[in-house]
Amino acid sequence: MKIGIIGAMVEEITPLLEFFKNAHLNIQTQTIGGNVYHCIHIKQDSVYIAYSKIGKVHSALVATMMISYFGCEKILFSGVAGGLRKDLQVGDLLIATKLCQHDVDISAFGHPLGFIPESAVFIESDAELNSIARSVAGSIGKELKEGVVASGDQFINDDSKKQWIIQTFGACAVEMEGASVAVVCAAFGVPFCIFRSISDSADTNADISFDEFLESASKVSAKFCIEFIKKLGVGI
Ligand code: 3QA
Repeated sequence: MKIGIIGAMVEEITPLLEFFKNAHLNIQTQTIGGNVYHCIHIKQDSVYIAYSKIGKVHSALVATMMISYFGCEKILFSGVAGGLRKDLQVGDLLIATKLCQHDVDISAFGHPLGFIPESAVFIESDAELNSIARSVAGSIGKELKEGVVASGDQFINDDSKKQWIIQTFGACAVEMEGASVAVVCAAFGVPFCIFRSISDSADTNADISFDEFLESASKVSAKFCIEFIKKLGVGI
């Protein structure tokens, strides 16, 4: 089985690479289109890890490469997010049940916000991978939240913008890559699962909180990601 793991920022994949280094597994790298892909071959399985750079365009590029160049059959995203719900505090972990693009607006033509013709406002993540995620959480005793994740090419640090995203899309978390990864995976029929740990609350304090908790929240998500691929049967 070939599994692709994407992060947006280098900090989000560093703990994953550390894990494989510490496990004394050989990591090969390949640079294509401005991204470095780390390839780890474990018996009959392969794990591909890359950070895309920030935003929907970069993450779509990497998801496309993971699937159509490297042949990944499952895509995981591991990283951090801004929490929009009171029960999503720094360090909490969530999976996206479905994803939308909060910055898509062709409402001038009567379309709903977030809607693109021949696409949909919400793209659902894979039910089977999500249920594996729940069982992983159960077995390591980590609480796993879930809900709608809204992606857009903006770092949200504004209370009214935050409220608008909650009201418009029913989102529980905000980030900048999940929905584009979802669009690519859905287009190719590749199952995907998006894990995010909370780094901030997308409010006026979000930039400070993000800087403080990027590293620790990335570790929470990465740790979960490792347990997840073990559950998928990767022999590490
Ligand atoms: C933020 C990162 C981007 O990849 C999306 C983090 C956490 N909190 C968020 C929020 N709004 C939107 N997204 C998020 N990731 C990029 S800006 C910081 C860049 O610093 C999720 C996320 N509130 C680079 C150093 O200058």
